[in-house]
Amino acid sequence: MKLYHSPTSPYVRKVMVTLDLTGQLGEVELISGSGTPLAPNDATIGANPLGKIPCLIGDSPIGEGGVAIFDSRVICRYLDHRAKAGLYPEGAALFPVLTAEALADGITDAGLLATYEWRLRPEAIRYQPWVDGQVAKIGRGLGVLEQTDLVLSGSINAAKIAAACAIGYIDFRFPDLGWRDGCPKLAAWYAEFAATPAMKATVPVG
Ligand SMILES: N[C@@H](CCC(=O)N[C@@H](CS)C(=O)NCC(=O)O)C(=O)O
Repeated sequence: MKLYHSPTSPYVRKVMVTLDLTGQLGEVELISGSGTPLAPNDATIGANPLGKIPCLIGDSPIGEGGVAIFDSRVICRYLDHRAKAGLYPEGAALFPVLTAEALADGITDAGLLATYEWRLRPEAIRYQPWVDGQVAKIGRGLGVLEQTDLVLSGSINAAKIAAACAIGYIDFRFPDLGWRDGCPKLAAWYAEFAATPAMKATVPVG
């Protein structure tokens, strides 16, 4: 398999952690795929018309002929299916995990949109209330994860991976947010999860 990758993307990190935890890390070749809407990456666009990473070029049976698989939620579910790892429960228990994964990814989305605002938008046309609205989403989302048992306890699942990568990204881009004060259980859970080898190997830098 081939993975369009960046060391700072929280969505790529979900995939890397999933590859590691499911014993598939050695089966993927990483291809540099970073880009932005203002400076798209041609190689990534060749695989994913949206120009977004992660994008996985799968293998048999899904990817025969090099079919691309995106976005991170689809890739993680594919990798779980491929390894029969059980990161997504069977039956009705699946839906709370998918919803918690979507919530965690939504926190990441809000962090990325706020980051793009100050990194990509010229200063003269930045709109602070819009950034504030994204930061408010992050705060509300973390507040709900603080109450989400399937993240805070129990066996590993896809929502835990997404939550950890979301928090890692928020800490990376918004180190002064102070979210731990209102979310002590989530902070304690994250401290433990962040110390695992799969997380330590993928800490964003840059
Ligand atoms: N929903 C997507 C989001 C992926 C995403 O936005 N990736 C960013 C990097 S962190 C990207 O490639 N941005 C480039 C662009 O928007 O053109 C996922 O879960 O994979």
